[in-house]
Amino acid sequence: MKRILLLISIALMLLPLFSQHCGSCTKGNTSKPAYTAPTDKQVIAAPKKTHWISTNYYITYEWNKKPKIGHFVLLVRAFDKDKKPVTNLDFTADAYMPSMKGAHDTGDVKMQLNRKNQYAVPVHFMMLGDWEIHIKASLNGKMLGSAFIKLDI
Ligand SMILES: [Cu+2]
Repeated sequence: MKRILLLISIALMLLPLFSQHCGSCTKGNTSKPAYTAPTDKQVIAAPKKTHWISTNYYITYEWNKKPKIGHFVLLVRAFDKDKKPVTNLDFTADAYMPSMKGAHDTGDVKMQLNRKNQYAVPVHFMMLGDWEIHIKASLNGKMLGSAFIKLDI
């Protein structure tokens, strides 16, 4: 009886290892974080398109160059209701591959305001495929809203 219980508990411990199917992931990566796809409303339609992050602020984005494999810079501009540029917000960007969540997520990286009033962050695309950037905006330490950029490189 004791032996059966032991076998069952070993089987239960091993079960999660077999439920992880990720052909191209790093071997031994069993801690894949949960991924929830953003809704269409949360995704910024295209570069230079207006996207409201809260009732009072909207953003636009562009890349320094058309992204492919390599290092690129994501640039975000923020505006208020009167279409005036604002520079008192804080932005972070988290870049990851939705199909390989946890494999090369950058985590929330603070975007730096440059002289052109753009919030900038370097992004390294090391693999072809679908990528997502989750941008989070805050004001005086309080979360305002977030948006997603989707791209296929
Ligand atoms: Cu990947």
